[in-house]
Amino acid sequence: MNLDLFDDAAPQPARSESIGPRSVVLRGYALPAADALLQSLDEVIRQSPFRRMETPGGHLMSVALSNCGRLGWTTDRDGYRYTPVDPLSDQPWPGMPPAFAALGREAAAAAGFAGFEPDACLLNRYEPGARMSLHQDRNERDFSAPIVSVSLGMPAMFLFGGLARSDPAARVPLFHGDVVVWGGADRLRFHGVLPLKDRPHPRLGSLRLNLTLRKAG
Ligand code: MD3
Ligand code: FE
Repeated sequence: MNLDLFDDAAPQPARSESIGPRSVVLRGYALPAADALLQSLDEVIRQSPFRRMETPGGHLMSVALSNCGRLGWTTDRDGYRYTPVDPLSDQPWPGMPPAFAALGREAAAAAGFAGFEPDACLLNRYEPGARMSLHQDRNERDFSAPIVSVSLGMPAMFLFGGLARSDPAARVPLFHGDVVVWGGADRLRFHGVLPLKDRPHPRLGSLRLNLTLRKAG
């Protein structure tokens, strides 16, 4: 019996769905690279482990974070910012794995953003119940560069709002291997992730990992 149809590592044509004027979901785009991405991620996490960070308002984020690349995004009581050094180790963040940079560059080009060279990769780890409330990503220096996000593990419901917090938000389900590219007019749209349901993934169990490749500096 041929079970390839049910194997999420089997190559698929990347179906692409437009979710905004300059935003596209590339379904399954990262599946061929998933093993390499997860292996590189393990090495990053050995140097800079996932940790939950405090917001300026004093709340502990439900999502645990780490970073790789020249710059990493952090938050504490003093605010949100990018730093060249991991505050946990006082060492530079782990280097950007070539497999991360290549996927970011290729996905951005497939979405119409040629020449994207990420210098930062924020790693998010969601356990069941973890969520990300509506926010804008505005700590990067140059909003003309897109952001590329890679979803791995359990599915999540992504919220995609408008340029005002009160604008209605569309719901976009994201699955293992999906890649989303946001740029141009969509770069500053509010977005978030609904509390994660526990739908264990065959490879990653009760976890969702999200990589966002950015040009921060
Ligand atoms: C849309 N992460 O880390 S990825 C974040 O799934 C973040 O972990 C979510 O929002 C996650 O900041 C969503 C996608 C994402 C990243 C940046 C965006 C979506 C975006 C910037 C503008 C519009
Ligand atoms: Fe964000």
